[in-house]
Amino acid sequence: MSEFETILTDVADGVATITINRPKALNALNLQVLTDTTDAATAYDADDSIKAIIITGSEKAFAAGADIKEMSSLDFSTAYKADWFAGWTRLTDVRKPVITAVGGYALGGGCELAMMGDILIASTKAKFGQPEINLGVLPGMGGSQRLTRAIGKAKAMDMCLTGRMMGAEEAERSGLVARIVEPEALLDTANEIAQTIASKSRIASAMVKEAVNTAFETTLEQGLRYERRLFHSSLATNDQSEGMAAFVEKRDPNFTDS
Ligand code: CO8
Repeated sequence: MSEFETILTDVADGVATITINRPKALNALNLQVLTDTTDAATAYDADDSIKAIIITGSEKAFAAGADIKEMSSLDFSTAYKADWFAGWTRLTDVRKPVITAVGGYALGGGCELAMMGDILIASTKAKFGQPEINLGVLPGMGGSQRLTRAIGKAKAMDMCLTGRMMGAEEAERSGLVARIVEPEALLDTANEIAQTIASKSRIASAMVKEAVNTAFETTLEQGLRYERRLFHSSLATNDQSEGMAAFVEKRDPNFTDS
């Protein structure tokens, strides 16, 4: 993949890793990070050899928020006309599983970016927060919506109204984070999870992602029907025949993503 200004990219064994790389600004998310990250993720999504994507930052900061220096002179009409930061939906449109691996600060847009992934893992040193209130604004990349869905109204209100930070243990306890690991194990764990996913049928993992995400967007009845229909569809895949045959024959499945 071509060189990017604000991210590093790496591909190994079917897993693509995007590392946000603006160390001097604690990985603050300016428009270039948005463009680079979403361009890379979209390209990996279209690349048949990639089965899962990891997004990470540094040990000190996953991302300390949207770039306040870039935003400080932003006015209403510019932001509204350009639909500022709507471009991040290109990331949530990615159909392959996305793991966000958070070390250090994940604040404001950083917390919101971490929540755009499918599996959020964190180092014991991670700190999550929606401190926009301290700047006289509010979350604008999903913090009031995804955080509330993830940890419930009581804690989301606490975080967004006080701007306080939440450590990794509280984040795991609250349901924001899937797993916490020691800082030095963060990327290995992300890779292990990605490799586990990569060993499955890509069609099945895409369907899982679609089904779970639907739970956030519809009623239980409609979601259950949608899940059932997806399940019925999975019976039309070669990977279903292979997966079930492999179980019966007591061997590992050889999925072909077909
Ligand atoms: N934007 C720009 N620069 C930043 C940011 C940021 N969010 N965070 C840190 N930096 C810069 C600092 O300015 C500093 O640069 P310099 O050396 O040139 O002064 C450098 O990174 C290092 O930062 P600190 O010296 O502050 O490092 P500390 O270790 O002392 O503190 C903190 C670390 C606590 C993370 C601190 O930097 C901090 O509080 N950062 C701001 C956190 C914040 O408020 N984030 C929310 C931003 S608003 C947001 O995300 C809104 C998203 C929705 C937008 C939707 C638009 C439509």
